[in-house]
Amino acid sequence: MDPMDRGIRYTPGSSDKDWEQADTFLPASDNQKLEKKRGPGKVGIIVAVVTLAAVLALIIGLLVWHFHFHKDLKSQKIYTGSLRITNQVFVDAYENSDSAEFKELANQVMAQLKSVYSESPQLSKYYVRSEVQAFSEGSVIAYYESEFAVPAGQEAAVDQAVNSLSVNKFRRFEEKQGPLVFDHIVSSALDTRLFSKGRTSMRFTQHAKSSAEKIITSPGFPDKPYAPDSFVQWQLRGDPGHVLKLSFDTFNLEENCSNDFVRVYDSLVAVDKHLMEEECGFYSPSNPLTFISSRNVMLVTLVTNKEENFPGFRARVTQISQDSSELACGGKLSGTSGSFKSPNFPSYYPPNKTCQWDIEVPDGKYIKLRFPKFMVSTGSLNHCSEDYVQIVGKSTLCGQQPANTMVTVNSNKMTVVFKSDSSQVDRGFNATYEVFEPTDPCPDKFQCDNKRCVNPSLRCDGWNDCGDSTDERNCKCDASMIQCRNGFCKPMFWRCDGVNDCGDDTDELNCGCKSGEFQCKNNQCVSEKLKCDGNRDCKDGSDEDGCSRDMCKDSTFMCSNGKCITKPNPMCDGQDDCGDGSDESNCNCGKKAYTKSRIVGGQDADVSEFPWQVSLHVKNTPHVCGASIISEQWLVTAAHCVQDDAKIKYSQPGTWEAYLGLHTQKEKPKSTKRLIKQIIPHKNYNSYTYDNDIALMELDSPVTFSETIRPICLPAATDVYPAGETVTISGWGATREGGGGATVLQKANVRIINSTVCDELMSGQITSRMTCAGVLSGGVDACQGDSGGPMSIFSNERMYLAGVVSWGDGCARRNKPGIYTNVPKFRAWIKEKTGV
Ligand code: 4AZ
Repeated sequence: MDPMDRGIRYTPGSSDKDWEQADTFLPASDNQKLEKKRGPGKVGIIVAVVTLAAVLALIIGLLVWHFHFHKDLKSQKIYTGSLRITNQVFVDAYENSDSAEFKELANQVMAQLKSVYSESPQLSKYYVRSEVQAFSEGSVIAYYESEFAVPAGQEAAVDQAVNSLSVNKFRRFEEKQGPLVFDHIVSSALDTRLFSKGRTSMRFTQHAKSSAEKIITSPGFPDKPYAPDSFVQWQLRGDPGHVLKLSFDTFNLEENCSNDFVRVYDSLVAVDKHLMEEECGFYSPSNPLTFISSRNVMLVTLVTNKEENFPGFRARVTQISQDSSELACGGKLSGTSGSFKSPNFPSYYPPNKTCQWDIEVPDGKYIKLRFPKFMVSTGSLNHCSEDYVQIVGKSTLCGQQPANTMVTVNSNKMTVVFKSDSSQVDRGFNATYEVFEPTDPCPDKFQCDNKRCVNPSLRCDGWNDCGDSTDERNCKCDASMIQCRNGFCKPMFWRCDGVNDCGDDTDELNCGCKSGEFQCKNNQCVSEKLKCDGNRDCKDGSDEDGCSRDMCKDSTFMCSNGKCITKPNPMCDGQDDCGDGSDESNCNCGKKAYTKSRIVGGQDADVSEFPWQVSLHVKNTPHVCGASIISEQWLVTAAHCVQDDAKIKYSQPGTWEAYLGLHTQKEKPKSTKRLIKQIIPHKNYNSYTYDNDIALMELDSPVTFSETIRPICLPAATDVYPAGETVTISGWGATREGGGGATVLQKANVRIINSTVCDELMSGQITSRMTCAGVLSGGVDACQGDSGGPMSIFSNERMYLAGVVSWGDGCARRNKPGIYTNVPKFRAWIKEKTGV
């Protein structure tokens, strides 16, 4: 989804090594002078005494530094943790850190922690203090932080010593260290960003009740953005026997999680081993963001840095009884088909959860299990030991699996176990099962080697529908397909296009044309019958060159009365050149100079067919993104085109130049160029979901409209595009997935796709600010480099900007439409920002 050609920058190469060879050496003659010196005189003695004094001063200085200042080089390390006290009973007063009961128990815990640390030589030396932050039920769980002052180089040893205290087995300290019996100590180093100097820190507590939900908001929400450089914690509690549910209804933070972030913990302290998830950026309300704890406590932290403060968040906190059906999972399943899902799907599953589903289908049948969505955290270890789904006796899955991952068992029984550990949760999975006949696993369908069943009509159609390409093996291809030697079929229009589509080069062999075919100037072969038919069948249009019917070819305008006007730019110049007024009518937005277009899957646009199409370049580099002219001084493009990356400041107006009225990229030097005065990306653009992917660019000076440069009409805010409507996409983007950009502006017609269908096809990633369009059988689509450009719709004799090219799953894949920013949704915003 990145715009093409991003990041092509000079990086210092091997020639830069030359600098290292530029050292200067002492001339050899200096050495000779030294050799000639003779024994010590008076001067020699003075030099020796001074040198000795200097050496002594240096040694004393070093000793003073070592014993006095060296301790300043110690770094502050804070460990947070929780421990269970098994011989105490929780009383309500422990919830209040000002109560005498809290203070008394906290003092005992701190004293006992100190003596635990004193047992370890590594820890006793560097221990500074401990503080108990909260207690919760069970019997009593204490949440604390301990501070150590650790000399440079000792950090790892201290980490290890603290970790070795983290035990899940019983530890009895009562005889030696005090009256409390601890078991289950968990602790880990606190992220240094949370206690950096100058950071304002705040702590809030809330106790959710069954009768009423509690609301937590980032400070200042909704009236002002959150404060810079702050660390805010919300300690959330529920009643015993309950878990907490946290549901964000607004979430709008800075995009970059290393600057501002929210963390949700399954604990009352920020201990990594109970970190459920870290979040930043923007979540739309249609993308539910809810978390469920494993016990009656939860901690939410917000950390912000100095720059860029965003609106923040608001979340509801409710408690759910541990026996509630909302948390139930697993059980016995039967019948010939059914479904199940992870708890809280499609939002985050709780930590420390185990579910087991026992599926039993009628005797003699086998079971096929399918996961439409599968996202199970692999945690830091990156393998299936933390959270996983186990199909007992068959396989274990974790991480992110492709949509519709299948597992089959040759038995009428299947056991599926889902397990989450104490940290790092994810959105989980949904699953469906169905029976199949042992003798006929894919009734009326083609069975792929990976056991998937696909429609027989998808076999040998050039697309990998099975996922393992087995539907494309050993094919007999029909006339519209290239028969590759390796048994694949590929669409005929990929023949002789310079790309090895078959994988064995068959499609690029014998590229001279057969009899009955016409060889285009670009070596493409098209049927002889298509020559001079008025359509540009060769990509370079050479099949229409020199044809007598092409009367207006070299003219710039064809009148409604058929007259060809050779005068440059006759349209809208105040003179009735045609005699029927057609060169002077409708001289405002959305008008093409002349229309010869037809429905095809990607072909050269006619000159001036899309006079609103703009090519955006990072100064002195090739085309990067498209844009559309909406007025003399404003362009619309995609917000993702103007996001900085590590190398290029795409968000800065000075980075860009806009080429207007361009047909082929080769004309760039003589086309109209403008610099950019201002860029306004939509403030709710989300770089993870591509929601609100729209931006405005103001040109440094207005353009004069002409036949080749004119604006596209903006749709009304109320416009909706029904599924099936034809729209036109245009751009200089890649002409195939992973391929290079086009030289001549390309156009293609695609159709609007129903949003519900599209959301299914795109795994739930479609918001109301997106419109889907494409050809579901594949082959026609926008691609890298088309981003920001127009999706134009023809209505009332004009073209309207229905969408902005935004993203997609690859390009032109079957059942993967292109996704466009829904421009009517932003009509008011465009008016507000530009006045247009
Ligand atoms: C892109 O990366 C891009 N197939 C644009 C559109 C599509 C895919 C990728 C849609 O700019």
